Amino acid sequence: MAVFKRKAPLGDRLAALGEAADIARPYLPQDELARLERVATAGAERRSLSAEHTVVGFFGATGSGKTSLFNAVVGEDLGKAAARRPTTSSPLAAIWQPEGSEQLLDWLGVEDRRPRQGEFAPGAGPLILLDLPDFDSVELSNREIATRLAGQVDILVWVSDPEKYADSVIHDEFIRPHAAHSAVTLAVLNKSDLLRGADIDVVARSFEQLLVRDGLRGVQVIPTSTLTGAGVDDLRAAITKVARAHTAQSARIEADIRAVTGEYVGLGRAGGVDKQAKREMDAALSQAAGADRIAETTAAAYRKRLHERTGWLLTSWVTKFRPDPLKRLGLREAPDEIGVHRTSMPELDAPSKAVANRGVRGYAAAAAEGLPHAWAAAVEDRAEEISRAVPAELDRAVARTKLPAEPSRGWSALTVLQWLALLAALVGVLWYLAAAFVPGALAPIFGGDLVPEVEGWPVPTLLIMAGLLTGLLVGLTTTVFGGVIGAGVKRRTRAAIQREVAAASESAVVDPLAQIRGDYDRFADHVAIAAG
Ligand SMILES: Nc1nc2c(ncn2[C@@H]2O[C@H](COP(=O)(O)OP(=O)(O)OP(=O)(O)O)[C@@H](O)[C@H]2O)c(=O)[nH]1
Ligand SMILES: [Mg+2]
Repeated sequence: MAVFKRKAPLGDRLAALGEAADIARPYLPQDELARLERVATAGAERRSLSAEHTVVGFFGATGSGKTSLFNAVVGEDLGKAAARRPTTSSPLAAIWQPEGSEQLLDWLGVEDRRPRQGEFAPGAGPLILLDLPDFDSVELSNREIATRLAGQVDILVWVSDPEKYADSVIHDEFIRPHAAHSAVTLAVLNKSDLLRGADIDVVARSFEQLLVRDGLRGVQVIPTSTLTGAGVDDLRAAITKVARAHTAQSARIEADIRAVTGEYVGLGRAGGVDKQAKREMDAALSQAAGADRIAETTAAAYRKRLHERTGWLLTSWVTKFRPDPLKRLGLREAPDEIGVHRTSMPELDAPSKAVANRGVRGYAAAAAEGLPHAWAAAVEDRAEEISRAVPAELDRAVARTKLPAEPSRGWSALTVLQWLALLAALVGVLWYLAAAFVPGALAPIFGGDLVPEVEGWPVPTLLIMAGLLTGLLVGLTTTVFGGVIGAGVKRRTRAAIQREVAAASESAVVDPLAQIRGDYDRFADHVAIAAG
């Protein structure tokens, strides 16, 4: 079963367009934003004003005969047509069935209002016909009035003549921006009396071709002459036909929406960023943070401490005089719980900074993927800013990492054993010394045999040997263990730093860039609603 998506009501579409503009404010160039806002505002305003009246405006180059044509359609010389240019400098309105049109005319900014008797044409409904200043005027205010009203009227009538109909400036600057408005556009080739009969059609077709090139499809060119009156009835009939449908007002607004949303529609949402990109960035950032060196140093600190505690006491005391590798690196091993402290490590060196920058930039490229230019540029700018803060973020991430340099308490049993072993050896030595120099002191304990033997071995010798051997063996064993466990410490430290770095990059890089992507997606959603 086919699913038909219904268009939202026009009011909702305009509201969605306004919201899209709000979302896009930090991203889109000023003029593009202004276009969106203008359509959203003008559409909503027009809808709040008289829906009965159809507003028709005559637009064209100076001297094309807008005023003469206006007078001809009205049937009375209301406006001043003249050979001196430009002539019309403020809008003039002929109003059929004027009741309820005041606010609409206020909004249009038309002061000169001429109410007419009766209907414009049977079935056309209330109608306002506007004679306007030239839109290619040397007078800036004329241009402004014509341009503003081109954005406000319901039906646009382009009035040209055999001399100017192909003028590229007129097409490029004035007609093409209204390419979406075919349904509410009429075109007039005035001064047709200047052409020979057979040429009128040729020039009219040529004008039509140019309009098609502008993007206006199905717009018929009506040849007129205010001198002979030819074609004036055709023009009146064409206006009546559009007005009679009573859809010009909303068709115009829809055309405006199409015109400003056209370039965004169909681009689709950006969605999430490729997961691999984050992994690659984190690998680069961990490298830049010195994860390997810190892991190696933590393992070295672990080995040193284990040796201090469980190593052979005759040699291990020497290690105590060597500085702790972690302290030498400027690292505190207790994690910074609040997450604001810095380590005392020196700032990242230039190569590390370059690695970190490359990591962030690589991620930013992935985060910009699928975004239109303005948003992609915003991602790039933000990434640039983030890059500057990254060295400090990495340092804080390292400060937050718990470094497992401390051997577990279980090892202290071996510390006791080492001391006992040393004590045994010491007792053996003292025994011999006492036997040699103060035998009287031993006599009360051992009687005649001051140095008893076991299996032919003197006991003090056994004590000395056992003490020394035990110490040496325990020392050797824990050195081997220290090496194995140290490798684990290194692995765990590296993983812990990677975890902290990944968390830091999530909040410092991923989140802010995701916000831009999210903004774009919301923009795309609203544009899609507006476009219908
Ligand atoms: N031959 C000929 N001349 C015309 C025709 N319509 C207007 N004119 C003349 O063209 C000149 C300009 O006419 P306007 O009606 O003032 O032209 P406009 O477009 O209102 O000019 P602006 O108000 O300056 O923008 C006048 O001298 C008119 O007499 C026509 O159909 N044929
Ligand atoms: Mg005029």
